Amino acid sequence: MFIQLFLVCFLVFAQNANATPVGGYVPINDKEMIFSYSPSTMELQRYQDSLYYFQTIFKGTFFQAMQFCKFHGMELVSIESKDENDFLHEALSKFLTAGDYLFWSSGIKVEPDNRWEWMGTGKPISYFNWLAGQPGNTATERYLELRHLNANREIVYNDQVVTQANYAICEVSIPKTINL
Ligand SMILES: [Ca+2]
Repeated sequence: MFIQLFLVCFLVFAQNANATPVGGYVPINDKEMIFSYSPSTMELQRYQDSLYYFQTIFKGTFFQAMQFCKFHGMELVSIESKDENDFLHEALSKFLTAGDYLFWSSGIKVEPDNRWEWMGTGKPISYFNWLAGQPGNTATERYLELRHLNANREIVYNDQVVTQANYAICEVSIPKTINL
């Protein structure tokens, strides 16, 4: 089914090559738009109904990382299970050269009760995989950093300050059409 969706997406995109994209959406006709990617040549990883982009070109603050993903019609990643964590670790291991890499996710700690939420989905974080000794729980460490460490076989979490300069993992659901 997903393959069919992709084919539809690409066929539609090809037919509308001259159409002007609007906020990540490309017009199909005067009633429908289909979600597309900018640029379409980005190398995306797939797990279930999500696509991911590993941004390792520059390091930025949490909000710079968020801005980068949104510019490309994506969100900062939300990891909703151990399986998704395992997939991302394996995909990153193939993508990266040896070393330790720090990425922003969409996780934030929200007032007033300091619950962790995924901004990418708006849902509470239900699966945590904290780095040993974390979270530090200081007043300013309210943003969820993902660490892909040489020594670990999974991605581990750290609560981090907003100004930390990190890479980013972006995520988007499989393309879908919307009715206008
Ligand atoms: Ca911390």
